[in-house]
Amino acid sequence: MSVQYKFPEGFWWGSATSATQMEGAANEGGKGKNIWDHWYEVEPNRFFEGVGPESTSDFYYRYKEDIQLMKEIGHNTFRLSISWSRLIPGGRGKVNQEAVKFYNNIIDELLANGIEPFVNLYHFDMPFELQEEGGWESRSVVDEYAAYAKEAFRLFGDRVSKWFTFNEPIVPVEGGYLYDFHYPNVVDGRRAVQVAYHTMVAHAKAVEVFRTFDINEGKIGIILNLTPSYPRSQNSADLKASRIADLFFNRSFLDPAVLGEYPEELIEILREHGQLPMTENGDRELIKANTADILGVNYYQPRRVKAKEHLPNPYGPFMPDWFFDNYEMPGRKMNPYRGWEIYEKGIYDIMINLKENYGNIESFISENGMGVQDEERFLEDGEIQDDYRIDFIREHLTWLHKAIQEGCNAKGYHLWTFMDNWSWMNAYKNRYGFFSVDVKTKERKPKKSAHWIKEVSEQNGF
Ligand code: BGP
Repeated sequence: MSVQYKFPEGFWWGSATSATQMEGAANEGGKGKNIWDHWYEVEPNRFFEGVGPESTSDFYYRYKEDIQLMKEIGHNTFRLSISWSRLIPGGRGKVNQEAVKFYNNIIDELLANGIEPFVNLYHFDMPFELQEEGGWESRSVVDEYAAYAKEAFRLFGDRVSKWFTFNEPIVPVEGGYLYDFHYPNVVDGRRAVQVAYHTMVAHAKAVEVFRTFDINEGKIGIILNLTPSYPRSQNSADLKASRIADLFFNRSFLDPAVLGEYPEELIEILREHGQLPMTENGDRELIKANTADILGVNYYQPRRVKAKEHLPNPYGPFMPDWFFDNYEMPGRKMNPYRGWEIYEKGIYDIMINLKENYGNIESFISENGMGVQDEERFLEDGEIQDDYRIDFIREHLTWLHKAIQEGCNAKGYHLWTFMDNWSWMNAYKNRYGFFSVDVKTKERKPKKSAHWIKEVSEQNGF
């Protein structure tokens, strides 16, 4: 087969996942409780079909088999996250030696199979005890996080050289403090701003700590879900609404993480509405001095925006939604099995933006994928025929390839996700994997896309 779209040599092919979503063994191996374990205990009905995070895909017990499968389909990289509450139960203090052993085993097994581990420190999973002390609203939790990061660099930095401080830090802000889909289910823009700000300070502190270690060719960065904001029209009200959505949902992390400072316009909006967060002396310098070496970009869907049609309730809590409405663009292409828009060119627009406005920072697609409900309906001859997923990946890769041709500094592509996994409130509703997982038996089976990606990774293109 001839290769039309060839990727640069050494391109990172792989997939991404997170501790809570794949490890299972939530109450084993000395792991402490995190907010997901707690929330499930108190409100199991908020989870799709009442399924909680206790067992997920059981990677904790099956990692060897899974790493063989990764190797089989041509992965040269794989992203996992460390569970803070597994490594340091309770979030502070003593390290759990069983966890050290577990993560050492995974890292060693990946390396022995020619797969470079990309390690993320925080994927939505605050230790419950620290949440009780205020979670990201509390400044002392920021210091606990930096101490946890230091432990992780010390324990695993001799073998791991790609580190990430956070996955999608805006999501716990949206879920936990604006729109009620993560614990602690607060709806309050003021508190959301504080949480976002402290997360950014925590990021900068972890980067600062990282740089005191001598990690061979080590790089540290952050993973952001960038949702390019497209206005309904070019009229000034729509343009402004779209710009503000971009400030809140992309630039509130992208600018400080990469450029070392918050956008002036964002600060102005917060100031005007009396919503500036509490800061400490030295924060500004800390953020300025500790920008990311590398950026992971999660891209699922764009945001379509129009000017506000109805004025917000002036007595309600401050919300980003005061400034724009979401817009259901007629004729947009939808993923019929998940309800998200599919707009492949978004990936190109993000990359060009990084090139033009963010110093062409080294980046990669750290998540992209197609969730499908009831995917068993595509089962034929014992295998899920996920041609829709192959098309989805191919079309996104085509745009990524074009961006690279135009000089963008994109180094890889990770699918969300390696195997179907448990996903927060959605539990097992949407399936994303190259491999299916039987929820009861935990048996893994390749889907058609697994064979396809193997070929793509081996040829370094398609
Ligand atoms: C991203 C998260 C992942 C994963 C994915 C799919 O935002 O980083 O953790 O959950 O979304 O989400 P869902 O399963 O809700 O479709």
